[in-house]
Amino acid sequence: MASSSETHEMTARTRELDLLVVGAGFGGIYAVYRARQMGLTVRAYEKADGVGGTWYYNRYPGARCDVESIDYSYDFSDELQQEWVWTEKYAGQAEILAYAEHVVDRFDLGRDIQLSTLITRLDYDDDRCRWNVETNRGELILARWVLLAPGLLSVPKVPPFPGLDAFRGEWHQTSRWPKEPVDFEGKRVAVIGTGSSGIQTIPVIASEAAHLTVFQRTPNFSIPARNRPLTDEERRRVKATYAERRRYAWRSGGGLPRAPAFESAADLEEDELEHELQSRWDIGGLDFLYQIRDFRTNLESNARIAEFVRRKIREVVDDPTVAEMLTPRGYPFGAKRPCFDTNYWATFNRQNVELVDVNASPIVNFTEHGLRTSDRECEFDIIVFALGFDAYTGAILDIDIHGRDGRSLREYWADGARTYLGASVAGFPNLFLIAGPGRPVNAGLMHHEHAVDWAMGLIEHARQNELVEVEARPEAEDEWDRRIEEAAQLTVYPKVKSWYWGANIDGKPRKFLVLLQGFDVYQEIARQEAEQEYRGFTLRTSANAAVMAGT
Ligand code: N01
Repeated sequence: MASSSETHEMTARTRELDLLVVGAGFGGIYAVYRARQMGLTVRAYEKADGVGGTWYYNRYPGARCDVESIDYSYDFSDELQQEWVWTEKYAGQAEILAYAEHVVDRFDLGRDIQLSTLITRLDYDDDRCRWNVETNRGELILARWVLLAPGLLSVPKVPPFPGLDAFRGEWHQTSRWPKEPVDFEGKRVAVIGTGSSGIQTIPVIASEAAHLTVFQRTPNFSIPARNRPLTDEERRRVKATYAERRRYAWRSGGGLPRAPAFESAADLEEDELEHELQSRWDIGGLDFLYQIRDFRTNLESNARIAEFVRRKIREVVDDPTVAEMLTPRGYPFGAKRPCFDTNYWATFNRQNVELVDVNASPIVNFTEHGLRTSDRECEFDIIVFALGFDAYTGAILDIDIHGRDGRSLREYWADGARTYLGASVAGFPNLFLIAGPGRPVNAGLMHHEHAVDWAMGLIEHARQNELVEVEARPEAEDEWDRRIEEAAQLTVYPKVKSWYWGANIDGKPRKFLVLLQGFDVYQEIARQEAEQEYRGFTLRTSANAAVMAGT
């Protein structure tokens, strides 16, 4: 690797910034707002030709957020939350994208966001304590601070099936959906994958296509979303009490204004539990998920909830063989992220829908006209892949990042991602991660706001104390790693392969990527870290002089 300071000479195409932001999804947008507020020179670089991140790319039919729209929105501006009008309980992709675009316009952030630009490489210049950043357009940016916000679910899993090139029909990935509508009318369609994306899109495609074949590998637990329009009265009530609602969310474990009704399913008699579960099932969505506190830690509680959901599948699906194929077994409810659907199970009662279990009939290869499984040849006009993402680390490692002494992040994370607080990596000074590995489960925009605010707090601390470098300590990372692992082992999450472990991507190291201690706990740890003057970091006033005691 060439030394960054040698190769990166100033040219007409060189720009200098206080803060460079990678990505203009909800994290990046807010980072631009905050940095500007602090008087930093800032620019966000976004590879897409529009802002919105996840909501720019995931335009598939049926794409909808499963956090209520009134909570899946920024808290930083009361004017914004008072002005914006959400039309549905769970907003669809188009409305959320329109919201992201509105925020950018309303706060005039667009002039500091550069679209259609991929950040390809970051090199830390040890001597000048700054990052040298390259784009795919041949630009060079010199930045004191870098904030990575490229998305935690933004790199699609590549379809691993042989022969895809031979297929002469159309194929699409849910997470790279074209802007022009895909016409399913009269078409023979396949959907491969039954995670949250597949489960949302299958009912919509089934209602348009001539025939739909769903290829399922693992049946999923799903809860009816029961989406509906919001009434004027609901909107008025929320707006009158937004501040209180947000305060509650900030103090909660999930980052949402919800508290479980019961500590444990074991506290309820059979008929009481049935009544409670049914009443929340009727409301749908997160209300069902957040009913019993210990469902992620107590296998007995979990089993009772799982059985309730399994029974619901049998009640809805007419054909008992299909119902059994759709029934999740052998792993606990919530160990994979539960899905939220609109008419998912009922879709399998339609005459034009067929379910194929790829464990019994594995996909062998694609052909000119469709695909071949171990026992049949199927013809399709359109194939939709809903295969998931290289979560948490995929988008970060897509950038060739070299820290102190040229250390490569790809090599440093070869056995799994390591961070301190999910915010910083040892050997990579002045670099912040916003929604990467090592943070609590992300339930939306307040998580991004917290991550950005905390990073900005450290930048402000550096400014006030004339620090040129802040860098996580390796011992702090070790401790954080242990915390993540121990917290995961107390839950049901390790009992199934999932993207929380990197287990959905061949060759990815198996390491738990999320802190399962709640947003409230995380905030308290992060607050103490700042209060104790960032003792998990080495702080330097010049490239060689650490100012922290003991360094
Ligand atoms: O991806 P997934 P997703 N052959 O990884 C299957 C968020 N999200 O995009 O389970 C056959 O969950 C795979 O099977 P298996 C949300 O956090 C939110 O659906 O690995 N099948 C699985 O069925 C969510 O959790 C919203 O056995 C293969 C599917 O593909 C996350 O994004 C909406 C296969 C992938 O499911 C990811 O969801 C959408 C193969 N080779 C997404 N490889 C909302 O807010 C994979 N699969 C509502």
